[in-house]
Amino acid sequence: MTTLTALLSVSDKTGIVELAKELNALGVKLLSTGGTAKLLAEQGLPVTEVADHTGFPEMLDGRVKTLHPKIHGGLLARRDLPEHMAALGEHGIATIDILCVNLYPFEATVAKEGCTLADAIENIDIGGPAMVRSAAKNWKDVAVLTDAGQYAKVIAELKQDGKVSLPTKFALSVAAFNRIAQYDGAISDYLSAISFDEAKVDGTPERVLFPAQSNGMFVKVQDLRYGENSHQQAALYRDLYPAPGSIVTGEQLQGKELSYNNIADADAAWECVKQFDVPACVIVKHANPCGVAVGKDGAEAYSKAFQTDPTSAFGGIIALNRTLDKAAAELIVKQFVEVLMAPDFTPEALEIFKPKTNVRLMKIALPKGGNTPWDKGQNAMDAKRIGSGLLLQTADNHELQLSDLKVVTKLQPTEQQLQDMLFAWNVAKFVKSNAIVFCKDGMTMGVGAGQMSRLDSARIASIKAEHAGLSLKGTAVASDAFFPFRDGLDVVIDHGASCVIQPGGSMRDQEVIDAADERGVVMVFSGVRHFRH
Ligand code: 93A
Repeated sequence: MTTLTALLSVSDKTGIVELAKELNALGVKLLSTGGTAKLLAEQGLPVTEVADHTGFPEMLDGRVKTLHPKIHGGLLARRDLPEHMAALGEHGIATIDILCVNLYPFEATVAKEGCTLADAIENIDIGGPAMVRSAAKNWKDVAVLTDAGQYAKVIAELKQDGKVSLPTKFALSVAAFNRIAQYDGAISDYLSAISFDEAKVDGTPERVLFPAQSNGMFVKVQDLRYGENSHQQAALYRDLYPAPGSIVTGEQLQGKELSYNNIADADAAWECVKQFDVPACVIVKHANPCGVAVGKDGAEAYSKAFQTDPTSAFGGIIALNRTLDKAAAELIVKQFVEVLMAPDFTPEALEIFKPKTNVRLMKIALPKGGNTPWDKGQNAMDAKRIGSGLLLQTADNHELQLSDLKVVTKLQPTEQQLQDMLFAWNVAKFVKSNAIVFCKDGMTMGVGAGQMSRLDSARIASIKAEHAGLSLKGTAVASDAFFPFRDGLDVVIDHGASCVIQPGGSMRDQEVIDAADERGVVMVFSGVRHFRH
């Protein structure tokens, strides 16, 4: 076997000594850049510094280390072309067969608070990506490693066959180009999202919300079996740096693989439940909450949420914002559930669900808390695909405070009514428009979702409560947008509503307020709308 040469140049040194030891034991010649070479030499490994190999010192504070024909010629020469091999011979260039590179930590650097533009620029790797591209282009002849997770397989193949197989080299090349695209995307995203200010050239730049250009840094999590329907293909991607408390940070503890619709519904349930400070439960079906409640503990919150609409809750997606304990598990296990989410599960609860092998249990940490959307586990931005385009907006993270409410009727709300209206409002925010939500005592009593007319949503919410055997007498109603006419209001009052929260802002607000006064109910304006399409 001809002697192979490997060039190792890594910023993240995890696993590199072990890799180098294995390569050395296999008789592979080691070439390396300054820091990496030093580490390997300290371990007693025979290693040649790139500078000695090229006869050219590292210069410009390391900005030029490997940018040399002896390196790129050795990586790019096609071994099957005699002219290429002759050119190498003519210039005294040796082939490089294995390249192991990971790049300057650009992404981690810019993620740090207070990162200056100068820090970011210094962490743009030039020589590393250049070598990775050379090796990945010449994939038939060079195995390119860009992730420590790849080391073991390459060593195993070398041990068994004395070479790395073509399929593996192709896969490594694809992974290498993916990594470079991701890296360049991170650089381009970062630079596009800062405003240039001459005074701050070396300082911490300000971020702009809507960059002129964005590559949208997403990282693939997994392929999904199919999309919304079985003839559609699908995959899950997450943000490069997902916020703690968001659905993509969840860990599946048991159950069947999550489907596209499971994930979409689980997200809707989780986003809704995590807004509550007290124990809460949200049951979602087809992207809408069909039961939401708060209680003294998870078990009580769940049983109240379930009562709203037991029919729809069948096969539902359930989220709790408290550790799932034995009492809650014993109740939930009685119903058919697709996905069950909680910040944690007690061993007893896990035991109860163990025989239900299809039920997907998801453990998701709650947001760490704070003032920024990221701290709250929320997206700052929201995106919607349209024909050949994309609509972007800041996310609907508005949180209503009691002090924002404006009472518009003669009748004033009681403390209990205020609490019920606020709860109804917080639920309506997560119901598809047009949304009408009846609530009482921290529990949804009827949910009307996704209708083209507010009147129909009001009717549906009332009918659903009737079917569930719930009395709407004395309930609070939230409407996600204003009542354009009094008709919708009349429907909810006919069914028992005693107070209504809505944004206000209609041309006919006065007609609607008069109707509320005439019928003796309380009405408050929130001043904000929560369309959700
Ligand atoms: O500054 S560079 O862009 N110029 C180069 O020529 C170069 N060659 C390798 N960065 C360069 N590298 C990077 O150095 C590698 O991608 C790797 O991240 C790092 C390893 O340096 P050291 O072995 O000195 O720790």
